[in-house]
Amino acid sequence: KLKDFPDNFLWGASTSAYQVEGAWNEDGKGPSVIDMANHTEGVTDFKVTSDHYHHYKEDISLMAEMGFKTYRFSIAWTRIYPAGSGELNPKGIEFYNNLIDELIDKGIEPLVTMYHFDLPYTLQEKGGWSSRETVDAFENYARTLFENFGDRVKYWLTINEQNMMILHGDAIGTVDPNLENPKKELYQQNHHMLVAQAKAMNLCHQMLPGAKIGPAPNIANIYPASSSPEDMIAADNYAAIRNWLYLDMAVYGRYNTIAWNYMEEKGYIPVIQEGDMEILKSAKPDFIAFNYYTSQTVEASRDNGEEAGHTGDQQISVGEPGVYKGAKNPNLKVNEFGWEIDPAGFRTTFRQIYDRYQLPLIVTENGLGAFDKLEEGDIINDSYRIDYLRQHIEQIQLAITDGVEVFGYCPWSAIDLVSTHQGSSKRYGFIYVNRDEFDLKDLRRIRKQSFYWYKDVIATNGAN
Ligand code: BGP
Repeated sequence: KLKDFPDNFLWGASTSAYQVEGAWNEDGKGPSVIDMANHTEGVTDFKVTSDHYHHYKEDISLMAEMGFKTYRFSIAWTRIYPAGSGELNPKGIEFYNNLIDELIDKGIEPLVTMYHFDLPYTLQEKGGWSSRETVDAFENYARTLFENFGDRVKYWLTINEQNMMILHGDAIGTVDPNLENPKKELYQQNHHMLVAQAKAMNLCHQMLPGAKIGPAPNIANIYPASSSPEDMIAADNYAAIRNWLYLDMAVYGRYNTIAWNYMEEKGYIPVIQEGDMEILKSAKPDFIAFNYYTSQTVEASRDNGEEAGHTGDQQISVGEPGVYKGAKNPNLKVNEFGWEIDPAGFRTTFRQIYDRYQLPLIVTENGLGAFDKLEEGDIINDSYRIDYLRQHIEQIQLAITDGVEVFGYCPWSAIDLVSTHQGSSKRYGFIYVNRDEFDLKDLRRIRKQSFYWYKDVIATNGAN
């Protein structure tokens, strides 16, 4: 018999600052690595996006209309500290104060990501995550967030998808691809981010005894492409490198053995300063948040040559000679962007994470990117999105029935926003924002079919 979703289950949805706010250089905001990056041809920049910065009241009232219990958003580090550290920008504090107050006023629990890809550009120029200075800057930024918003924010997320930033370093642009060994540099950055995260978790617990904090990686279960033992080892290796490295560190403060061996073999071992391992061990998350869009299938890397893994992981190539190689999963359908759709893999992912760590889980991203069509009479019939979300919600309920402790679900995204690599025509929201890739039109908000459907899901606590 299926178990019900718990009472007080945190139904909501997610966004991130650079993808939704716009106002990229207003009210004292400094530039981030995202603002300074070259954008893919034919794809818009992040200057205006959905202009949530100026529409936040209207947007929150639509979220309240859907019945949101929580809203996961990120704070732009460069609004608080335009140069990453040093001078504080009071206008930035003011904006998030207003946003948080508005949420609380509408009965919506704020769920705050401290850092979602948008590293301050000034820090990047000084070495970014390759430099210890960024660890200090993050700790200082974290303190400022806890001081200013900790009286109202109970749930904190440290770093969004740190694993994706490391696995696909070219994607966010924190590492120079022309370096002799960019991957080694990425694992150094990884170590620094892990230390920064541990410090932020400790600080949160010291400063805000009632608050809860956790990491927010992208976790996906990994299938072997066949039942051959070599493929199974490849899948296991990839799971360690992609998933467990990050969560083992966040929860237990130790490097995952398989991932460590891989790093050693490839020459990626980072410099570890005295005291780092103690800091890492001392910090404990209160929960694990994770993002899930798709699963990943890998096979053994058989020819050991210059083969690039070809498919998967949110369209970014997967593979490392001699270790694993991305493969298509013939059992799964794909979305318009080629991402494999795997609701059952969602349940498996819950079970795996809970089995390893026994911490409460919350989903901070899950969703379907699609080219929505605005029809006569302001209708957007996104039945494909409803199907995707319904199937994934069913799997959460199965995971809950399996005994997994799940306390919230925040699909991506609350409102249409600009995709990290594929622009504004790739939409995820329950709320349509009227703009084209390069034509801002009137940025009007329009309720999609999925808006009404999700409202019902929330009203019935998951019976959809
Ligand atoms: C996750 C990111 C989000 C968002 C999402 C969808 O990896 O945390 O910021 O972008 O993926 O991806 P995309 O925008 O590429 O469709």
